[in-house]
Amino acid sequence: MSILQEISTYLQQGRVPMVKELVQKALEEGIEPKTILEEGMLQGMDVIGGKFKRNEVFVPQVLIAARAMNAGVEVLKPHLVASGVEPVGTAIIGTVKGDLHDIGKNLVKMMIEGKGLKVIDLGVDVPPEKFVEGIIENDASIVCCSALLTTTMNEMKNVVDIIAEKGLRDKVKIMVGGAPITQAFCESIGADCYTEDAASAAEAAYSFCL
Ligand code: B1M
Repeated sequence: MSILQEISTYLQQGRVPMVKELVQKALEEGIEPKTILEEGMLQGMDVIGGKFKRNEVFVPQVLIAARAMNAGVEVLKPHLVASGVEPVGTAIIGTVKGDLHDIGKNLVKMMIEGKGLKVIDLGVDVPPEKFVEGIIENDASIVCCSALLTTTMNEMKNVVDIIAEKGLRDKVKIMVGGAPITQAFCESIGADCYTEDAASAAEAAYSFCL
């Protein structure tokens, strides 16, 4: 098995020390940081993302794989910057006002980061104005809103409306998701994209950056 395949395999298993050690070893062997990221780590996250979508693995496995991904990224980060690999885009993410559920939002964040985007996490209970501030401060081109309650999902319309009011609507793609959200709801509030799960959200966010 090649070292890149090993990185992918250990990442899928969430083996933090092994991933860190192998990423370091791969660097010492002279493998390009971008190759380690794309053909080792992101490949591993893609496998986990696919399994998660097909219900072959569940939240805990995704969380431990994401933790291993983050640990590997930490080793790689200085080298990626040095070799000029920039994030493919910037997204902001938050759970909407009145809603404190953050497990799904955190998963979406990690999966999007796994696709090479920079993600600014605004947290939970985020009022619409904070999304606007987030776009401006971070020059973000993607806005991700999560909601888990039927009583808070309508806050997403307020986010879409205030972004339009502030003249930023053409600058950003607005993505929505969470258990009560549907494609029809997404269209009814004028958002750009609904996805059912974190892996699909990451794929959609990445495609907006191409
Ligand atoms: Co709450 N809760 N909760 N809760 N809670 C639900 C959502 C509920 C369905 C439980 C139930 O009654 N069966 C219900 C909502 C009913 C409704 O509105 N229809 C409910 C309720 C009522 C409440 C309270 C009002 C309870 C009360 O106090 N009376 C209260 C509200 C607090 C508030 O937010 N203001 C409350 C509180 C809580 C806890 C704090 C105890 C805790 C949250 C802890 C935390 O998040 N840190 C909690 C939990 C854990 C749940 C359940 C059990 C699990 C939610 C979860 O994390 N799922 C939930 C019941 C359930 O879902 N079985 C429930 C796992 C997570 C990975 O899934 O978040 O759906 P999910 O994310 C998925 C997708 O939806 C998608 O990707 C993720 C992964 O694939 N996704 C996106 C999410 N965001 C996305 C964004 C995207 C794209 C995809 O693009 C931007």
